Amino acid sequence: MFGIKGRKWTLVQGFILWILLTNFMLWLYYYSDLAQERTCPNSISRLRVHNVTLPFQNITSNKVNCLPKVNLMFMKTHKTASSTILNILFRFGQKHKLKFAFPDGRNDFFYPSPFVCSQVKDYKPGNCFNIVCNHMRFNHREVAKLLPPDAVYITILRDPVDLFESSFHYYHRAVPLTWKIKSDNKLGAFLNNPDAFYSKEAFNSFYLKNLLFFDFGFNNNLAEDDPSVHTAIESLSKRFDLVLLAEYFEESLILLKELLCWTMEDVLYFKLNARRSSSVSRLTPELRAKAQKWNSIDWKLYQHFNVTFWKKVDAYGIDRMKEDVKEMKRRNAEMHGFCIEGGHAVEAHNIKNSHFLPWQPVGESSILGYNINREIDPKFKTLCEKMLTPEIQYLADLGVNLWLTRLWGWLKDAFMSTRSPQ
Ligand SMILES: *[C@@H]1O[C@H](CO)[C@@H](O)[C@H](O)[C@H]1NC(C)=O
Ligand SMILES: *[C@@H]1O[C@H](CO)[C@@H](O)[C@H](O)[C@H]1NC(C)=O
Ligand SMILES: CC(=O)N[C@H]1CO[C@H](CO)[C@@H](O)[C@@H]1O
Repeated sequence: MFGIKGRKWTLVQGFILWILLTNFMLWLYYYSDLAQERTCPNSISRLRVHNVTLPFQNITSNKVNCLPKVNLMFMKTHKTASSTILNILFRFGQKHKLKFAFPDGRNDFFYPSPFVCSQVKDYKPGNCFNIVCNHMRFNHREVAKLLPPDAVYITILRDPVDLFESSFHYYHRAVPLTWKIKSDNKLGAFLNNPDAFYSKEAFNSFYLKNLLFFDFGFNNNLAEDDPSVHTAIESLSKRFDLVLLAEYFEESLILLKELLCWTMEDVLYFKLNARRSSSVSRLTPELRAKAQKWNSIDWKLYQHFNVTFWKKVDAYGIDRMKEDVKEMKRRNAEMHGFCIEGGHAVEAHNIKNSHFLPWQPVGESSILGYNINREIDPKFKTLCEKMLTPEIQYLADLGVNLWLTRLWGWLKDAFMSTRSPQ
């Protein structure tokens, strides 16, 4: 009898011990997972905020007691005016000595490979940054390791039809299947029979279908009504604090300035990386409809964020927005006058100083740039220079080594340039 009781007792003891142990292990696992997810404490960012708030204290803001936000993730999408946003972020980060997570050797994080922290220059686990903003294929789990949890996530979208036109223009030479299109109107030929020139397995094919969805890390070849499309859009909706729209660029920047508690000067801009208008294909309504259907996931994504965008504008105040956009346009025009020779953009071959010459697509030079005024009020000289510096040159100024990008640029110009229409 006693023996059996004793055996039962040790069984119970063993059971309790086992429960305690598994709980402890679970707790350890959970804790280490948390520690891994949250490598950057908010306190680090607060320290930085204190450091950078000093210059702001006199600047009037619409909100009482708002501190400028300095931790942010900008998901740089392709062909969406995102280079202009990048210039704004570079200027802000440089002015306030913020820490950027930059790529190494090139200007993107090994796009189109999904982002991982090890692509960050000199990255060691536990490193924390203020700003992540170079091209990447979005991967939230990895990005989150670099930033404090209070980081603001922003991105920019553009009407997928215009985005497709632009992406086709810029990248079709890099997608081998399009090489067999014989027509002069390659874009039209493609849209009239996309399946003949597109294969989801083909090299670089993502540039030609639902590029936005691909940039955000999802499968760009899903059917439009696939339930995971809806789930993906919902997850982006939760993840991003603000989604800008290229079509409403000023309104977007005003919302950004409000969200980040920055000043008007911080978000002034010159349109960078704009294309010569003669190189933009005018699509017939029929082809536009085809482009929309071909990029139906991106269209769904855009529709979703177009709605949330206008809700934000409503909340901001329609009249207040109108006033602020007017003021921003006025200040931008003023900066054009101060900084830019002739006050407008010029063709690449007319840019005198190569520091201001933007990167050109393979086989042509259709991207416009600016000449800086010879005589600038010293008060504005630095701001003018920074506002006019294209992405690649600005990255170099910020200390990024770009040997791969430069090598590619040299090969491109040496072997692939056709004489550009002058
Ligand atoms: C900042 O504000 C203080 C007092 O509020 C004022 O004395 C000072 O002149 C202001 N500085 C600037 C640059 O406006
Ligand atoms: C975006 O929303 C605005 C306001 O509701 C609407 O006027 C516009 O047509 C929409 N754009 C697209 C491309 O759906
Ligand atoms: C520029 C500046 O104010 N730097 C300060 C940032 O904060 C640290 C720690 O509080 C100071 O040591 C720096 O002087």
